[in-house]
Amino acid sequence: MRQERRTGAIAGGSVTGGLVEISEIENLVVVGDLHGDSRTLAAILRAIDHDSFLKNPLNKLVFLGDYVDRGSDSAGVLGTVCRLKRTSPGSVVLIRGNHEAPSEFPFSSHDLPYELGARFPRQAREIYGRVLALFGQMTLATVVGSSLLLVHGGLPTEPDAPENYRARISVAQENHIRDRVMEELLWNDPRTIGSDWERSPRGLGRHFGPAVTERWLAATKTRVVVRGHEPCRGYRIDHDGKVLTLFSSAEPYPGFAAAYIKVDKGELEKIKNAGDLARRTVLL
Ligand SMILES: [Mn+2]
Repeated sequence: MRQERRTGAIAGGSVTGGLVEISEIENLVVVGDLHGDSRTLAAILRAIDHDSFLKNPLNKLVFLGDYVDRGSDSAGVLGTVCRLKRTSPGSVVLIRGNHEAPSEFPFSSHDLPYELGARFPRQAREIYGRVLALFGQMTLATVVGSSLLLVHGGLPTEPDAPENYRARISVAQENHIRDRVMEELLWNDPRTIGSDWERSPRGLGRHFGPAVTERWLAATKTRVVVRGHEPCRGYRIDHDGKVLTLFSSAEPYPGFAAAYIKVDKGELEKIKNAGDLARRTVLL
């Protein structure tokens, strides 16, 4: 990921700081929050036949973040996504979730350090230090053609951010300590409100309204926002079909359901709203 930032390139697209923009694509798979559920991750990889899928660098496997915490195998999920990124760097995009930002935004449900301590008692501190460095390299937002804008939490409400999104997201990646845009990408939730934003009960991030979504879609020339961050039964649609929430964790969330999105180039070009994308969502 450091190398991609240095060269500014990924197969079929460009990398600017924390922003990945894919212009040439053949197939896209999107995975939402995993939260330490390595069995669901393995089931998704089997279902997409990942060995052959990842051989084509124009196929993209995008993770929406929140790899760790809550489930029983955060280390297993991290190990797998790192292996995928290392063996198929051009086809794998790792977006950063709020659970991958503990040093900037401390919060209470971050149990990864305890899991590492229990499983790797002698190396836990060293491993965790390297994991934090990995989190700092993760992508903040991904634009897929003129179709999709992918983030973990939601869209920043800063009025000038959409039109300057390339510069703003790359700055957020560089000075991320307490950067508002960074915080909101990782923590925001879409709500049907008349204003641009309201306070979030999460304590970090904000609720953002439909007008903010419209502005970001116009600026990035995309049609649907895909994000994770909230448990649901596979997916949920907000903001009049402009936002799709995807959820891919089962083990720590009985009562919800895990899903992933699989879509090819032709289908991507035809997607007009979140409903079209929901029809390409596979429930596990
Ligand atoms: Mn989250």
